[in-house]
Amino acid sequence: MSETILVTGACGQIGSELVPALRKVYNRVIASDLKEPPESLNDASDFIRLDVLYKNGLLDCIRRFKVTQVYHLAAVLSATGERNPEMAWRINMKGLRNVLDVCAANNVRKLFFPSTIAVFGPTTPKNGTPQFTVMEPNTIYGISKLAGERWCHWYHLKTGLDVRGLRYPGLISYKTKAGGGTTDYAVEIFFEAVQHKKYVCYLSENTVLPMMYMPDAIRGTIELMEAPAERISTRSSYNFSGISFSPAELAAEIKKHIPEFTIQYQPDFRQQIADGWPQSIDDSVAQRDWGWQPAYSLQAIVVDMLQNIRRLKSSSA
Ligand code: AKB
Repeated sequence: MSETILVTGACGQIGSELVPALRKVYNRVIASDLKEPPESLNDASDFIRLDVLYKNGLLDCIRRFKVTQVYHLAAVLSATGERNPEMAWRINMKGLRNVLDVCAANNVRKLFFPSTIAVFGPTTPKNGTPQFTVMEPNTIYGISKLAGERWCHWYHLKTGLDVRGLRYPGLISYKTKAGGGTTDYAVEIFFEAVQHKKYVCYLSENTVLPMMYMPDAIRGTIELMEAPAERISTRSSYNFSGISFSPAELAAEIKKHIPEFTIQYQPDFRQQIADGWPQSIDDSVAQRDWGWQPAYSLQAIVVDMLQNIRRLKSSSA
């Protein structure tokens, strides 16, 4: 397909897997980040250093490479955001405004915005959280992403920019470790289970949260972006659901494969963040509009994660 795609924040958990997936579909995908690229992103030499807070750099890149689509992944997540609210607000808000402005003014055809279940808050219905509902987030991450959703909607209304977004749940992957989120335990637990057969969880055992396996998240993201524009009924972000489980349920599933595995619970400040989030998400609008269906169950995720982490461990030994 003749598109030139720019991905910001490409070295993060989503970008590290989305960039290779996009490179299978599109002829040119430029990965960008502030960080040094991992090997998986550097192979096509299409990597540039880019700070989304520096608008002229962004503008120069979009014009120079004639970028037609942007996936704007650069963001600060929930736990890091609570520790550094000022930085989270600046990167999540100013970064997005720069991207929206530059895309709208330079005929970028499509923009992807990653939102989150953190846009909901303690007053939102916790189970089967609907697409349209009460939204009173109580983290800086959630506040900035909710404001971001409204900016996306506003730019679409005012400029016609084809912006599309997803409210990601916690994402589970073995390729790149999560960083700075509240749902990160669901990644860490696998590495600890394989390596040390034990894990100390910073959330309490019955804290149920919406989660998704990365292959589902990557496929859903590309499916949303490829859907015909007339099928997209919401320009803020779609509810996007995989499965829901608690740390105790995940630990029990891991124990089926590693019987000696043990888990302890020592909730920290992230417990309060998790307590304000939904437990399960109703994504019927995404299903109806562009046919979203997740593929991975908890059992399938655990089998795939353990197999791949063991494979990585034995190949690096
Ligand atoms: C986080 O925990 O902050 C993220 C999210 C749910 O958006 N994984």
